[in-house]
Amino acid sequence: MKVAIIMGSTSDLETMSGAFGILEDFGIEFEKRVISAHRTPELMFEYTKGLKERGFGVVIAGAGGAAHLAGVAAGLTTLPVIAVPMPTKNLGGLDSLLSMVQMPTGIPVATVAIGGAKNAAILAAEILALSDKEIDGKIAAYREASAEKIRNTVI
Ligand code: RP5
Repeated sequence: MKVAIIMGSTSDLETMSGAFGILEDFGIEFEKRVISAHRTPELMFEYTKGLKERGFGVVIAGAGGAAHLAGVAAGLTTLPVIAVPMPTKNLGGLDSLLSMVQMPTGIPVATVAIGGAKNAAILAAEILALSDKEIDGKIAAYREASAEKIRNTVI
């Protein structure tokens, strides 16, 4: 299954690019799109509604400010949605974080740290790994490599 990465603006691209390398390393196919819940609501509806039948298993949504992108996506699909709060100039990303993490009961969004696109990708991989042994093995190897780095660190 594939991962859909959506972001509210091209200004989110640099932060969201943290997810690309991780998914590539795990051999997971992904699609990236700029879609805004408030600037292109019709596109948001059309794109998100079509994800399941196009073979996507997880959605990663990055947005900033009054960040409703992930919540709207979660309302439009029953695929798991992972939110990446963008760092922002005025409030340091706390605005994005609270907008994403405080979803009302019934429509969950899994929110990672401010700017946490890499973790969003790892979490997406873990979800797909539930039904894909190959991805599961790659995540285990990734974990082992990061543990090995710590074990080999001499200070
Ligand atoms: C949000 O507004 C986007 O996700 C972005 O983080 C923020 C600012 O967008 P731009 O003004 O840079 O297009 O919708």
